Amino acid sequence: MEMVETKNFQLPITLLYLILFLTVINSFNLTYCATLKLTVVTNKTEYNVGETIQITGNLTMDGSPVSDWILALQVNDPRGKYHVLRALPIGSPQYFGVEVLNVYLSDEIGNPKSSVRRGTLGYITIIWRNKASQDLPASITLNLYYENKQPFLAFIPFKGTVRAGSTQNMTVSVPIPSDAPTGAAFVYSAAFSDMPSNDGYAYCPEKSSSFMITSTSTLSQLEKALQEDGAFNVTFKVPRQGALLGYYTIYASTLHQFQYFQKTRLFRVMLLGDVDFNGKVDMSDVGIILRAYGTKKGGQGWNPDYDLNKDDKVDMSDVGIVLRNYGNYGTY
Ligand SMILES: [Ca+2]
Ligand SMILES: [Ca+2]
Repeated sequence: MEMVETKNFQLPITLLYLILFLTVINSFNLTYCATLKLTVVTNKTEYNVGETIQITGNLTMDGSPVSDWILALQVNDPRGKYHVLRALPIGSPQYFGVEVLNVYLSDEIGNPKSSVRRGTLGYITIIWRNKASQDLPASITLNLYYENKQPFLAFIPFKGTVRAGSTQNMTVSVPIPSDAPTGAAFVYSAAFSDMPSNDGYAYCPEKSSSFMITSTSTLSQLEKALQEDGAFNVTFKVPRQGALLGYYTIYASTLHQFQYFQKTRLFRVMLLGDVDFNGKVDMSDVGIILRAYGTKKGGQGWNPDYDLNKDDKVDMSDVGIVLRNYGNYGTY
């Protein structure tokens, strides 16, 4: 009886194997999808001007850090303009597609230069190549930082199709602000499929180089961006004077083993001590705090905006905060 059954079921069993096989593949994929996770956090949610913003995180599979991947990081300012555009290798990722080969300070026809005077136009030359066998859409990013880790320029000098196998270059002008701190500056460039805010990712880790805004000091080391045990740690600074105040948006993304991940985070940049919200910390703020001196939560004349250290009273420590921030300014 059993033998007969076996014979009868020979073909179905083959089919059954196939179905089983497909089911295993399918459930493997499902399990696989569920276990990769991109984590992105900032060390604070509110920063005063002059503070350093720290963004950390990792990509994990089954809770263990993935060692080789590329983080695409975009930060938009409160007006929605690019502030930070980076593509950071975590470990030694493999990559295909469009790759930035070089980025450097140059003259207007692409000859390398080592320094530029502040208050003038500098030029940056970027060279990129499409290593893939098909044409690819690409956005080439440019991000410039002062030596004090303050980003001062971020934009997309090229957005378009890069033909398979081709190498392209571009020289773009970059205004060096007249109030730029003297010393080293850093330039970063990478190729993205599109911006992380448009569901894009980085094709390649960024290339970077340094140049002098004046020639009076020696070049410092490029930020050794990272990356132990699969985590990333990116920092940049907000200027004490001239920052855009309000909410910044972080977009982080990666394409890893054909799976796309994106995370969005907000942080706020505020002007501590600007109690009348006119965009600068000056005598009128000191006057306001002095007039509120001695008020307590629940008592007469209480205004929580004047309690800068949030200890439910306005006293010398609040006056001290205004004095320490005196002269800072920004734009709401
Ligand atoms: Ca003020
Ligand atoms: Ca207080």
